[in-house]
Amino acid sequence: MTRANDSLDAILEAILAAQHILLAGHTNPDGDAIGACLALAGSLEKSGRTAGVLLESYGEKYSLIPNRHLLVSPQEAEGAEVFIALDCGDEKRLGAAEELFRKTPRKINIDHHKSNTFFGQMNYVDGDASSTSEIVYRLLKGKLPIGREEAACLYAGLIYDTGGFRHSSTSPETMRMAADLMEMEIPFTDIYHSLFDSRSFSELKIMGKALENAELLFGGKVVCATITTAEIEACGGSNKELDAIINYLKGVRNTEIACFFYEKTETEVKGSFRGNEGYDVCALAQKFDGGGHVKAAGCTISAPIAKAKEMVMAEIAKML
Ligand SMILES: [Mn+2]
Repeated sequence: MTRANDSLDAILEAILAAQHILLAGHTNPDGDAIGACLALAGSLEKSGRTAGVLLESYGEKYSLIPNRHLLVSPQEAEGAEVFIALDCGDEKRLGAAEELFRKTPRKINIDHHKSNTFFGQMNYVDGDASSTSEIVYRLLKGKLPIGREEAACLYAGLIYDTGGFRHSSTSPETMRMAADLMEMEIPFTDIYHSLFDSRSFSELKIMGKALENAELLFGGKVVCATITTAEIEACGGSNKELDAIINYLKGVRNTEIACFFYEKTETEVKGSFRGNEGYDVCALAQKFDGGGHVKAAGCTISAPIAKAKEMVMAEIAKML
């Protein structure tokens, strides 16, 4: 079912009619969720509004994304007139912020996940946009102030979700936006290095453990790795240091689908999926109440890790 978008102009008008605005990205926020939130909030602050951003704590590699002073705690977030959900395919993705979203009088949903449920009162979903940051740039460009800080936020979101302009979601518009942002003298090499080429020692060890656990299934068509909480702890790290693993799995030649599973708790498992052309891993994730993009998606499964993997493999068997 396709639902109609509100126009970005109408959304901007609704936002600017408010004085106190709250923004949030998805649980376990990534570069795009963080960049989109902190860019839009910064621009709203420069427009004389009170803007607060609700995000779960995030890894150190994102710490150079500017405008962190706009992060608020749920206690400080009361009383907003407008709530903007960014980079969230559905309300559940807001995590603990979902309740505040429900309570806020005006609810706006801006996102680029094809599986988006249009859960806002106003919605703008472009499944072809490289990132939510790219949509935020369209919203702001020529309308609201974009300072060097906001430009750096948007650039971080843009490169994160395109894997450094590698994914097929990268468009000429993406590159034009990147060029516009580079002209604002942002530290683009530092941002790139921090997001893609720097990691803690524990993350390195966790990566090694996960890759050691990797196996080929279905005659080599599927590559799959798991990591348990005990293994993560033995490396001295946390489950905030797992983002890069799926990209290494995806790179295994001659595989069609890559899967990575980790324990959130003993009975709750997060699955991440990547698929080649012709393999819709968003549909796979949706079988388990998850979602995402056709080539990159994820879900949370209430089962022990071995069982969760088995359930997903049973669905993959049908896809091959
Ligand atoms: Mn995104």
